[in-house]
Amino acid sequence: KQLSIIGVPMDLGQMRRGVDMGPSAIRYAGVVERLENLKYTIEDLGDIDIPLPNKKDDNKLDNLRNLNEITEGSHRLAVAVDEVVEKGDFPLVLGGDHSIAMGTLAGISKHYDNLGVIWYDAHGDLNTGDSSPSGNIHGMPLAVSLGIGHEKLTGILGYEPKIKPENIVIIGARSLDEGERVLIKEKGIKVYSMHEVDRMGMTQVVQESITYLKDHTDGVHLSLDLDGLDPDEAPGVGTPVMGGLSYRESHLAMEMLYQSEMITSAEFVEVNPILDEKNKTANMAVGLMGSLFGESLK
Ligand code: DIR
Ligand code: MN
Ligand code: MN
Ligand code: MN
Repeated sequence: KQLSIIGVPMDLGQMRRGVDMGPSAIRYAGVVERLENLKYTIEDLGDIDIPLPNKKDDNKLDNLRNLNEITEGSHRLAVAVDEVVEKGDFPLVLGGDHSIAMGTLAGISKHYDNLGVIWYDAHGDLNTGDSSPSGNIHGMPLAVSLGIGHEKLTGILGYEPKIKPENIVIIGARSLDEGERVLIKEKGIKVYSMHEVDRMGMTQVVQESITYLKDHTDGVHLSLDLDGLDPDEAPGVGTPVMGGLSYRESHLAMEMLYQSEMITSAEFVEVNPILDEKNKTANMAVGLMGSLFGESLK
């Protein structure tokens, strides 16, 4: 089976420049070499073309900064991901800010009846233009994928919703806005915040997540925001939140997901080499991918 890598140099979903260089930083950290000799053949499909921000437009209409450019970029990504899944290959998407998840999920979910999603993140990414304190679309992709938000975004590839609330598990949350908390309650979304990780340990969190999703999904996408990790260990992110998941917990989670054989697509996002220390965060991402795709000492 083939694993197809798609880079998405997207930085329009938030305010810190440099996250568009995430795919380069991850390639420089050796992603292709690291994943060779595991269970897939690797093909790097290169980067999606992302529009420049249009300064002439009112680019913050409806509290949605760069809406049109992000819609266009997401559509291009969705078409590319759709093609990979159509061929029966495994899509591995490299960000870029987390707004790209809207395009990734649009390309994947049409191939499944009940796509599951593991959202590994300090944040819920469940805002809309109405609830967002920032107007940054990278804080909205999970809501958009539920069909909640601006129709230009929810309608990417012409169908919605992409996912159902009962098919989502959020792991690592420690910064949720008011509107996001309301949505989590209302929709009954499963959240393992840092509180649960501390209390139960990562083993039980991942074990429960696997059991929960295996029951009613026919594929599972892993969307891993590097800010889910602790910023001491992954400093190259635009919105760091202290008290995050450790390197060890994250490797354990990836190894357990590998052993579960349930992950059918993945993306690693928010790597910003300009804010990083000697490419530490991209190296972290590549190490986690190694575990997710079956590296082992045995
Ligand atoms: C915040 C930050 N909740 C917002 N979100 C981030 O702007 O909506 N998501 N950083 O990854
Ligand atoms: Mn995120
Ligand atoms: Mn579907
Ligand atoms: Mn985040």
